[in-house]
Amino acid sequence: MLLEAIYHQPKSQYAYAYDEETLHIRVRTKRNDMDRVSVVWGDKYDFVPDKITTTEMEVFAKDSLFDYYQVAIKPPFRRFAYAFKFEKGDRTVFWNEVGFTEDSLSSSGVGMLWSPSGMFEFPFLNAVDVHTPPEWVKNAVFYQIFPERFANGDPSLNPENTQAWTHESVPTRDNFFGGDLQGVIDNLDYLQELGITCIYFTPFFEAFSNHKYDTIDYLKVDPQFGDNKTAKKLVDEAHKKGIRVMLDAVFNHSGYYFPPFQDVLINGEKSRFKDWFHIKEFPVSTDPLNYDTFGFVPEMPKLNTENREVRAYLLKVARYWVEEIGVDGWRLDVANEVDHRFWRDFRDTVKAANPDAYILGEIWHNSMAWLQGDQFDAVMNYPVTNSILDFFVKDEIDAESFMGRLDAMQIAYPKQANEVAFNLLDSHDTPRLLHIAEGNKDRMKLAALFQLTYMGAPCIYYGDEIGMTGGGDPGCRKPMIWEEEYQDRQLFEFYKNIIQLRKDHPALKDGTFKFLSAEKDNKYIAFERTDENDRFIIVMNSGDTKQKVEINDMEPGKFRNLYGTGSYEVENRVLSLELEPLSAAVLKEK
Ligand code: ARE
Repeated sequence: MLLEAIYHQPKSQYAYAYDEETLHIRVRTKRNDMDRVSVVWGDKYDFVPDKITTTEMEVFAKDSLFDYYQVAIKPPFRRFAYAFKFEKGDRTVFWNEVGFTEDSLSSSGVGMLWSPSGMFEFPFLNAVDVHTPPEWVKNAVFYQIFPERFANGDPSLNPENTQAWTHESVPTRDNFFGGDLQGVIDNLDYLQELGITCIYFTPFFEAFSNHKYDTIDYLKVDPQFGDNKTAKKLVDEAHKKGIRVMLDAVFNHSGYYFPPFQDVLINGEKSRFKDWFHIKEFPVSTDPLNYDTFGFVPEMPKLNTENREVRAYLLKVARYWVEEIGVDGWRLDVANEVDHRFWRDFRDTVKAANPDAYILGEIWHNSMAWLQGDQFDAVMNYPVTNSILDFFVKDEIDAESFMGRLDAMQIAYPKQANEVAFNLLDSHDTPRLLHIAEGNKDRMKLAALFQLTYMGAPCIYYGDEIGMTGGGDPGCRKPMIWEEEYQDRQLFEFYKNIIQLRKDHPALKDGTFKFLSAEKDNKYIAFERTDENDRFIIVMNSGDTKQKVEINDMEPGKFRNLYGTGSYEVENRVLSLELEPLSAAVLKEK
């Protein structure tokens, strides 16, 4: 037993309330080290030997170094005092806040070690503190739209120098193509046919640039895109088709032409808005830059969200679009650079307007500090994005490290945050999926199939479904190709089918997830998704050669392939199948 490898932290992603009555307790051990791991628990106000329970834990995630055990427990009085019990061969070791011991509760003279004050503790499960993301997100399939580039429904709004919209149009940092909100309304049927249930819009508020991350007026649709009435119409029409709408909140910074910043430029220290930003000295200058900005971008002065007026203004904005226009969620730009206190107020405000609104932070790194129930429902899951790309698309990692990286995200957050994590494969900030795949559509399809059969909410970047290409910003922001002869209609059918597959089978959305095979140096994986009704075994070969796959220790069962043809049966506890290069089987138990 390697005690040094053992890790647990009370009141963290290792011990949290999953719902109003259930706690999840997790502990880390060295990989394949223990025969059995249990949690030994009781009530701190009644901590006597015959009222102590021992509950066995199960490995729910693993990587090359560690096993992660988890158990769900409903403590009758919502209080929970606990220790861990590790068993290997004939050795048993207990661990609590005091330390490790081989003395059990029934040994005499154990003193402090087995008193409630020595235990790890979850003091009380208060319902109001439970991280509770909206249920609908588990069933959602998102589609990301960059408004300037999706469709031009009202040419009368075209900005000056609008470029021609063709399949060959080349986006630059500052050209315009005339996309607008009417264009989206006109194409809701297209999205409905694809199976989309929520649109994520990058910003459409009045701003100077084509990407609109430099806001001038947060309460107004950019005139290039329509007006607030068009936005309302868009939300209403989308809702009628079962499609929700999420907007982009750019609250870390405003734009250079945001009137309060202009006032500071003009009036300097005398401006009544001087504390709305982080100005280091007056007069304000862009060269040298003497105020805080997003990155080093002078056009994006950082807002002082500690200022009461700024907070009140931004919270008014947050409320307005939810309450008056009816949007269903906010994606928060540069979310990790804005203070936590602001986000707590933001959550209270948005959830008061619509308890079902989805609050999604744009954070590319570990985000546990924002996922404890008082700030975001979930984050854009870039660590998962990168793992999927590295395994299926770039062919850079083996199955074991793919599993390790995905499972690391399972242990990184409470389960409910992973259930609604925003799983994207590309975006307006990254090269397109097909570009990364160097045009290899088989690799692209494997990545998308994994995305659509994994837990979390998948998001498709506009145009990926018809085979659009493009490198990093601005290459990934080409106008949507609408000429059918330049669309890959087979790819569209593929996306439509895998979205439908996910919709038809709840187990693929929020069933349990478990790797069955992910070995070192292998290029194939197998995983299981189950719920009370269904059991799926999904096997994917990201290698360039044909692969014979054997999954051992299987319960008896017969399976039908829903992603191809054929039936399979477990024989002598082994499920065998052969997979062509870059192919997959989605096996559903009959
Ligand atoms: C423009 C040009 C770029 C140029 C840049 C700097 O297009 O080519 O490099 O200016 O001059 C928006 C526009 C961009 C624009 C940018 C600045 O969409 O086109 O770039 O404004 O004017 C980090 C942040 C993350 C941020 C990314 C971009 O943490 O929040 O950088 N993403 C949001 C939006 C962007 C948006 C902004 C922020 C600004 O999604 O679209 O840009 O409002 C690593 C790091 C991450 C880093 C990530 C990407 O993984 O760990 O922290 O994200 O790379 O760089």
